[in-house]
Amino acid sequence: TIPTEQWAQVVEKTGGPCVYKKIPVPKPGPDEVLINIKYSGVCHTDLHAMMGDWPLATKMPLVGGHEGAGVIVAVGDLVKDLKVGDLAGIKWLNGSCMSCSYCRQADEPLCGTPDLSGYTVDGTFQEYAIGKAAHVARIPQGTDLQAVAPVLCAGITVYKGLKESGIKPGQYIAIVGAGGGLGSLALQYAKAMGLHAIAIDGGAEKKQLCNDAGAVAYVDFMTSKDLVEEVKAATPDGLGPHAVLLLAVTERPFQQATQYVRARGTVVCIGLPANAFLKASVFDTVTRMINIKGSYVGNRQDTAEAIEFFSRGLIKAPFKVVGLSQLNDIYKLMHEGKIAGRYVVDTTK
Ligand code: 8ID
Ligand code: ZN
Ligand code: ZN
Repeated sequence: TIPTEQWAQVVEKTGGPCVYKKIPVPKPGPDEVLINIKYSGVCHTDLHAMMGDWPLATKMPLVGGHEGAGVIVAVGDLVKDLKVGDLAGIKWLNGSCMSCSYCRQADEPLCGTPDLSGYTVDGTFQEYAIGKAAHVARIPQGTDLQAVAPVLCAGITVYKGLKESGIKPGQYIAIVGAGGGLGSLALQYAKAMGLHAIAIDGGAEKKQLCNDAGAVAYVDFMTSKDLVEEVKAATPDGLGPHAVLLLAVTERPFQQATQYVRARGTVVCIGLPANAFLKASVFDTVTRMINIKGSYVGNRQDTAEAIEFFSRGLIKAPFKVVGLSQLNDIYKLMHEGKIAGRYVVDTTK
């Protein structure tokens, strides 16, 4: 039986903090499902949302979270391909119009009227959350829900970013922010896709994580004397990586990447630091034929593929599980850049 009340972490004003309290359990509409969220990953986007970092308003009050894995407990009348008891996940793109030119071509992250979990609609930092059936991630029975939770945003996003970079097996990818949540997943997908990863992050704990994940080199942005030269030197011919995934939450690395990427290489912007701008030499961008682009989550097919890599045992990123009630503590560590890998919250605690 579905309770009428549940525990949730609620942002009551921009700037935070979250308030752990009881709120009503929502009811799904005809094209929606209600998911008993067991575990939810904590993405840096959730902190950006609480702090009002971006030029896009959130709903308020707001239940954050968009890496929620759980069990379907109710389905709307129009939902035919999901049933009570199925495992499912709620990701950032909770819903889209399905009829604009982007949606028609499965570019639904670009839809002009999206429902964004934990941003424009309530997300997964609650025991029961609503997902639009069309967009809910299908998770195979028997899946470890703690471990799959970070795949639902971090995994999908970096998998899509790697595809958008156009990189091929055997080539070198620089992963900036490699020891963080998206970065630790990116190292796993890169390895599974036959890429050589150059990890860039700060400190010994993140170095350990990156080395354990099989990175061919670790460049420490906090201590490196010449980061651009060090990254280039990590490729056998010294010409630099074929592509760069920018996952950091500060502006500086966005200015550096075009300097160390190989000629004809691609810089993919994914991290979303507040008030940040790209800056690159026009002369170098032209004469070295550099591509600079953005990549934003993934569509339903990317979601299915990212989960399939996980289900095949290829994605083993480190994570720590704590109670949902501890969310403010996680945000503090995240703000300080002290989290290696991902935190996952257990909604029952
Ligand atoms: O679809 C998208 N584009 C998308 C999807 C999901 C998340 C974008 N994001 C965005 C988030 O909103 C956030 O801005 O990606 C960014 C990274 O999210 P995250 O991985 O959840 O954050 P984290 O765990 O805090 O990791 C960030 C890492 O960057 C490192 C930190 O040490 C940390 O490990 N870092 C920083 I800050 N500055 C760095 C630098 N100069 C750096 N690493 C290398 N060089
Ligand atoms: Zn996210
Ligand atoms: Zn649309």
